[in-house]
Amino acid sequence: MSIDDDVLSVEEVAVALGVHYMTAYRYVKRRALEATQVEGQWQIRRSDLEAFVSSRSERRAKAQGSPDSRRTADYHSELHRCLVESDANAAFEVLRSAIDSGAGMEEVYLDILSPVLAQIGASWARGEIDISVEHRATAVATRLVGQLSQRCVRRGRHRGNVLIGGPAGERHSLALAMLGDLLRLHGWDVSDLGADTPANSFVHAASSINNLVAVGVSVTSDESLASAAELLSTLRRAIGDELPVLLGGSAIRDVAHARSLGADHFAQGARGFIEFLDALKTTSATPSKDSAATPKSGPKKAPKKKPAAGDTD
Ligand code: B12
Repeated sequence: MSIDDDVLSVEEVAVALGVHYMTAYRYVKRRALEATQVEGQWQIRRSDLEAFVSSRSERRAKAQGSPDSRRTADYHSELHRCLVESDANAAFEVLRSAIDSGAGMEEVYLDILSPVLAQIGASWARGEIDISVEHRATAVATRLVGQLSQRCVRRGRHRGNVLIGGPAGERHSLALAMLGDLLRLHGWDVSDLGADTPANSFVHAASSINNLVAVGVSVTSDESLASAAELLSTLRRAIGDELPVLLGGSAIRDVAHARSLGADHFAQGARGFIEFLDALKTTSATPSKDSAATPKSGPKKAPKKKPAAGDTD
C-alpha cells in the first residue's frame, strides 16, 4: 500500500510494470530503479518510476539497433559498480539478467565478468582504487563463479580428461575456475589443481588420470614465470613427451614466449584452449566420469595426433 499517492511500494511497482514482484525487487536492488528504504520498506517515487519506464524504453529501442554491444556495455557498468561496492547479490542479479536475455556462459565469463575484473585490476594498477577494493571485488567474483559453475555441467558424451593448474607461487585461481567451467561446457572432464600447485602434484595427477588428453598450465602473474618454466621441465622429464602441455594465461604473450619457457603449445585465452582441444584427435571411447577418475600406475599416453605447429596463437 502506498504511503501517499506519489510514493509506491515494490508490490505496486510490480503491478504498474506488469512484472513479478521479484523482478521489481531486483530493479530496486540493482539500483536500476531509484528507491529509498524507510523503516525496512522500499519506497519508490512515481516520478522515478516514470523515469525508469522511459529510460527502459529508450534502452530497448537502442538495443534493437545493436543488441549485443549495447547490452554488454550495460552489464559491464552495472557489474563493475556491484563488484566495487561488494554487493554480491546484486552482482549475481546482473549476470542472471544477462543469462535471462540470452547470454551463454561463455559470454558471461569472457565478455562480461573478465573485462570487468580487468578494469578493476587496471584501476588498482593506476592507483585509483585501494587494493582492499580489488580484494573485495575478487571475493564477490569468486562467489559468482561458484554459483554459476553449476550451469557449466554438460550431460552426455565425455570427451576425455584435461588437467589444469597454476605453478608454485601463482595466486590467480579464479582464471582457472572459469577456464575449467568453460572446458566442461565443451564436454571435457576437468581436473583443476588450482593455483600455486607444486610441480610434484602436477606430476602425480598427470600420471594417475585415465584418458588424459592435455595439461594446461596457467600463468597470470609475471612473478610466476620462472616457476612455470621449472614446472614444465619437471613435468616433461616425468611424463615423457607425448602428452601435449600447453602454457597460457594472461602473462604468456605468444607461442614464442611459451616455447621459451619450455612449453610445446600455446593457446590464446579459454577460446583458444577449446579450439586446441577440438583439434586433437581424441579416442572415440567415451569413458564415464568414474572410469576417468580411476588412478593408474604410470603416465598416460597422449593421443598421437597433435595440432599443427602454429597452434592457436
Ligand atoms: C583477481 C586478481 C587478483 C587476485 C587473485 C585471486 C584469485 N583467487 O584468483 C589477488 C588479489 C590474489 C591478486 C594478486 C596479485 N595480482 Co592480480 N589480478 C587480479 C585481476 C583483477 C583479475 C584476474 C582474473 O581472475 N581475471 C579473469 C580471468 C578469467 O581472466 P584471465 O586471467 O585472462 O584468464 C583467462 C585466460 O587468460 C585463459 N587462461 C588462463 N589460464 C590459462 C591456461 C591455458 C593453458 C590457456 C590456454 C588459457 C588460459 O582462460 C581464462 C578464462 O578466459 C587481474 C586484472 C586482469 N587484467 O585480469 C589482476 C592482475 C592479473 N594481477 C596483477 C598483479 C601484479 C598481482 C600481484 C602481483 C599484486 C601484488 N603485488 O600483490 C598479486 C600476486 C600475484 C601472484 N604471485 O600470483 C597484475 C598482473 C601483471 C602481470 N602481468 O604480472 C594484473 C593484470 C593487475 C594489473 N593490471 O596490473 N590478483
